Amino acid sequence: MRLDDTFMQFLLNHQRRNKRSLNFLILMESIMTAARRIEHAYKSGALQSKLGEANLTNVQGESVMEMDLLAHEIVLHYLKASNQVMEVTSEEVEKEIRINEDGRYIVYFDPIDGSSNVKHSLPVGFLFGICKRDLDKDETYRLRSGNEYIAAGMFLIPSGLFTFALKNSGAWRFIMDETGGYVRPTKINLPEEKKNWELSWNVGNKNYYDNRVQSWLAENENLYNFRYAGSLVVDFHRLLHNGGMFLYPAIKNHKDESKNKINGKLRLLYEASVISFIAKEAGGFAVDEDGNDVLNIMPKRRHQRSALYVGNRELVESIQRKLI
Ligand code: AHM
Ligand code: MG
Repeated sequence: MRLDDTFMQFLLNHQRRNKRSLNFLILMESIMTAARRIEHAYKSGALQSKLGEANLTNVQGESVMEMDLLAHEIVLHYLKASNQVMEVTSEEVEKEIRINEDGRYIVYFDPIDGSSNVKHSLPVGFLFGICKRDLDKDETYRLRSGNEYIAAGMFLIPSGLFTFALKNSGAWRFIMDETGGYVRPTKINLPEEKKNWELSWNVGNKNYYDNRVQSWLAENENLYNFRYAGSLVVDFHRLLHNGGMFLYPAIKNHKDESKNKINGKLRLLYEASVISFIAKEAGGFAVDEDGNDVLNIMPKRRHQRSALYVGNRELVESIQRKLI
C-alpha cells in the first residue's frame, strides 16, 4: 500500500521549519474541507439539477449560477468555523464580510472561477489569496496588494488537483486521493523549455485590444500553440505544465460599447493577484495593461478589475516592453 504525504503533513513541516504558528494550519484545513465539499457538489451537480442559473446578477452585473452561490456558502461556512479569519471578500458579495475581530487572517476568494463552464459540466476553479492582519497595530481593514499575500492557491474542480504557493517558498501541486485527501506534494516551476509553450487568450476579442497588444500578437501568435478553456484556473493550470502566457487584455473600441472592458475582465483581489502570486512562486511574472507588476498594484476598490498578462518571464517581459 502506498501511503502518500498529505497536504497537512507538508504544511506542518513548513510551519515547523519556519517556526510559524499552527493557526495557519487550522485556516488551511477549513479551505481544504471547503474545496472537497465543492468538488462533491460539482460532481453531483448535473444529477441534482444544480448547474443552472440562479436568476440573479452579482456585483459585477454578471449572471450568477446556483453553483456560485452554493460554493460561496460552503467556503464562508468553513472559514467562519475555523475562527481564524478576520474578514473575507468573495466575488459573490459586494461588501467585505467581517467574521472574527481577533482572527489573524484576511481571505480573498472566488468560489467558482469560469462560471460559463458550469452548465456544460466542464472544469472550473476555486481561487483564494491569504493575507495576515496587522498584528502589531490596530487593523485598518485596508485592501492588500498581491505582494502582501502570504499564500495563495487554486483548486481545479472536479479534477481533484490543487496548486498552492507560499510566499518566497515556491509552488506545489497536490492530487486528491481515493479518500478525498490532497496528497503527494510536487514542486512546480514554469518550464523554461519552449517546445510546449502555449498562448491562451479569447481570440474573439482580438480586434478590440490596444494596438500595442495586437502588434505583439501579430509578431508572436504563430510561434506557439493556442489553448483557451474559458476558465482562468484551467488555462493557467495548463501553462504551469507547458509554459507560455495567458492574457486577458483591456477591451477597447468594441462596436457595442457595453462590451468594452477598459480595465480588462478579471478581478484583482481574488483572480489576477492570486494567479500572479502563484506564477511568481513558480518562477514566472505578471503585468497589467500598463506593464506594471500586478503584485505591486494597490487595490482602490474591492472588486477592481485588472488586465492580466501572466506566464513565463521571457514572454511577459516581451509584451511588457510594448506596454510601458
Ligand atoms: P467568472 O469569475 O465570472 O467565472 O469570470 C472569470 C473568467 C475567467 O476564469 C476566464 O479566464 C475569463 O472569465 C473568461 O472570459 P471570456 O469568456 O470573456 O473569455
Ligand atoms: Mg467566479
